[in-house]
Amino acid sequence: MTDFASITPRLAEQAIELPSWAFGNSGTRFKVFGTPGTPRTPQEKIADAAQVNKFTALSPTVALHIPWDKVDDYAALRDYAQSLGVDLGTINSNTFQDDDYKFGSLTHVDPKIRQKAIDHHFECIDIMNQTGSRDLKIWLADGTNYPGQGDIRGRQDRLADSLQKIYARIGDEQRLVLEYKFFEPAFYHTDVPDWGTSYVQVLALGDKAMVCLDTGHHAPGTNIEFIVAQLLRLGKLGSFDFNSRFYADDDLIVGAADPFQLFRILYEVIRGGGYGADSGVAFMLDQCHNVEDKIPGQIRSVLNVQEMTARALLVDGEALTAAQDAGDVLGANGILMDAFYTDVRPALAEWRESRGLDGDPFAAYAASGYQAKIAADRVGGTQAGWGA
Ligand code: AOS
Ligand code: ZN
Ligand code: ZN
Repeated sequence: MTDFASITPRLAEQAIELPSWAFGNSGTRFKVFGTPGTPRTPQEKIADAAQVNKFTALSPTVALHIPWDKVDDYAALRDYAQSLGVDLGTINSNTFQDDDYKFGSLTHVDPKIRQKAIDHHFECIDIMNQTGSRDLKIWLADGTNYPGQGDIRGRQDRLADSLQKIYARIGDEQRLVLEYKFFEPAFYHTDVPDWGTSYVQVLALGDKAMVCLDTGHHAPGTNIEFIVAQLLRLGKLGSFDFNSRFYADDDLIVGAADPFQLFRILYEVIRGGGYGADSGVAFMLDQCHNVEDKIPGQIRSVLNVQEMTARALLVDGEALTAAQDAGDVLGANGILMDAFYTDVRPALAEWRESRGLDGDPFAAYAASGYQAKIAADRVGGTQAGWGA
């Protein structure tokens, strides 16, 4: 197996973008539990995200969701973020919370509603120009609930047309990433249900359009690492929304439900050249912390990604190829499993300390007093929720 010291330069390249909405209250359709200290403004969400980076040095950027994170002055918001040691990242559009979009947004039969959705994306691109963001991330709730409800082929054509108009405004240094999801909120058909649909749509747009893979957006049992390998082969894997799930789109802490799956995904990312600053593949989280504290929840998440990345980097690639080529089924499997079963936590703690960080970021945050401070300070106003 590769030794830990040799992988630290690669670990130092790791950057995992945090979603602003992870710091707001979220829940299910049954109940949203509020917590003391929950941010009330985009600035407070960014301040909380900066804490995650302060203790882990793993999360230098924060993704915004528009209009949830709407402000008057985005340049000032960026300055504020930078003053806390982070930067603004991906801009997420939102065409799923407006009555006009009941029957679709970019796919809607009514050209006026389609144009409204396109205009929202133009506004997002204007914001990206002020925040310096590279990626516009589009996830659509568009779909139908009953067979026959919509013309699924016509909707696909209208989607292509709408995306074309948005793409035409994407700047030279910017990208459009299209996220797929197999169901929810639509239950019969979704207009961008799978990587194949996202791929054909972005392929028709051009080089600055890529696929976003949310790990919670597949049918149970789907081999996600195969999709990763395929999209990397095709040069179209733009970004990840990392999370984990037991049943559907649960948005739980990444690596919580199935650490082995996360390891397998990260192994294929590294194997396919999708890891590191120059790879063009953005690592983001897309999670909601319904019952756990949000900042520790995000700290745990980025540490889980770091731990599984370290294990994946430890795989002895040469020995694995030799075993594969020799048809050594169990030998090859054993090489992969040796790396997966390696407990990298002590080595990572030591490495963090050598970089001036606390070896245990989770405990260091708990001891910092920040949680009590925000609980005391943030009284009055309305706590941000998923959607505000
Ligand atoms: C929705 O299921 C998607 O994962 C999107 O990425 C969405 O924009 C995000 O979850 C915030 O709601
Ligand atoms: Zn997502
Ligand atoms: Zn999702």
